[in-house]
Amino acid sequence: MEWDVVTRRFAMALCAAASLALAAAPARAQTKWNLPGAYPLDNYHSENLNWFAKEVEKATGGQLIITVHAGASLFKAPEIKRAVATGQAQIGEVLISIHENEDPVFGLDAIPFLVSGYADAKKLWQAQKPVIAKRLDSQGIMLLYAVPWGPQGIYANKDINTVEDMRGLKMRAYNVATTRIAELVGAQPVTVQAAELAQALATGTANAFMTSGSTGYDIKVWETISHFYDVQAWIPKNIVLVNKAAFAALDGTRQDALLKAGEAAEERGWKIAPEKAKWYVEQLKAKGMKVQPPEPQLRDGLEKIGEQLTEDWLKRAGADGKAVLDAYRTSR
Ligand code: PCA
Repeated sequence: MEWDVVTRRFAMALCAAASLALAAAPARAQTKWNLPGAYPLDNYHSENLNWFAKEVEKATGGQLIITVHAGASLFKAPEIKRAVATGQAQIGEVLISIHENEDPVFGLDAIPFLVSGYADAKKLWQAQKPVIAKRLDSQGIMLLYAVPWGPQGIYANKDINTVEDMRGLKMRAYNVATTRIAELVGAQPVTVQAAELAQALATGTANAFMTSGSTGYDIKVWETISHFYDVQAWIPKNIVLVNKAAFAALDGTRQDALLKAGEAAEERGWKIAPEKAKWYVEQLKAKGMKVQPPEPQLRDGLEKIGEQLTEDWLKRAGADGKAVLDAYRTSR
């Protein structure tokens, strides 16, 4: 009996000491980050971001919460990179080629026919990655991971059998390369980001464009556009960026969780992209669009444009750019 009481008292004292110690320890505050993205919530890029955020939450036991703001709801597509650089957002997703004006290496994945398929796209990414990471690092940004879009095709409201058939069209552009392509085919380029594309088509600001099956699907393109040519001209990428200071402020556990989830999300994204690309094109067909491969003449014309763009790009990108392109070409 006596001993029971002693033991119980001792246990209670221990408990009290432990709770005091807990109260005295600095509370491990929950960290909350915002992740602006520019594409719809049900696009696989945004879905992958949400998957990534959940992985981080799980791995940190809820200590790092990342809220994804899809559909350009927090920042417009071209503003996201600066928001991350300045710390207005701790993390964000951007279409890297939007920023080609800043550095040609950002735009290499938007040159027609440099890659053919996802294996090539990955090799191109391996070649671009160190240069892009270094450039971003100098801007206060850490590169986390990249995920590809679907191969880019042509949307129009008439038959496009040759590049000449694109003359005079009002072509929506989303970066330097798509603007240049429109110019080279004698179309009128108009820069519109994906979030405003449906409206641009509805109002007639644009009546043709090049993008993936996924962006077509996202905007219900069949409501205004009848033809899709599955040209598979290039495979652009989104990249996920982290503000370096925000990353440095995380403890080791959270940093680790973020890096590991980033790696897993990258792997997952490259796996999903080709599966989804196929599915999206099937959906366009199912919605009644005329979906077809390009005529050989159309492909030839676009290939010539690709060569021109590569030449122009090399002039702008100089020796560093040439080294990236050479590294890619030898890795194929
Ligand atoms: N969709 C985005 C970029 C590339 C893509 O497939 C867009 O059209 O803006």
